[in-house]
Amino acid sequence: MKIKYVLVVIVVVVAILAIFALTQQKKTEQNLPPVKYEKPVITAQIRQISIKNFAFVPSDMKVKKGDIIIWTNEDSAPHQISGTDFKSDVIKTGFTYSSTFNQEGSFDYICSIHPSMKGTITVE
Ligand SMILES: [Cu+2]
Repeated sequence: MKIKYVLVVIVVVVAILAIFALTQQKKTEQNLPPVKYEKPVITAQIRQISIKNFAFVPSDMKVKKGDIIIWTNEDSAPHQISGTDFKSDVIKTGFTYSSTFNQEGSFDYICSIHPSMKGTITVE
């Protein structure tokens, strides 16, 4: 009889503690500031320039800061892009070179194998 009574008391105490713990946890969760998830905004674009008939097509290109330019060699001859801040390896037929433009300004470049080939990238 006494053991039964002790058991009942223990069960009641444990139940009270469990309820107390659960309500405390709920309070803590409610006090946390809401978590804000912000989607990153990606505005960079990929721009393409062809190299054909010994010319950059288009030779003048306006891009926005952060844009990526991909040059593709569509000539049978190899070419090599050479600017002040960017320079490719020799680009064989069918191969590409890419560069990201993160600074505003006007950037002239040539083909270092055929220096009469000229182009300009204007970054706004
Ligand atoms: Cu060339």
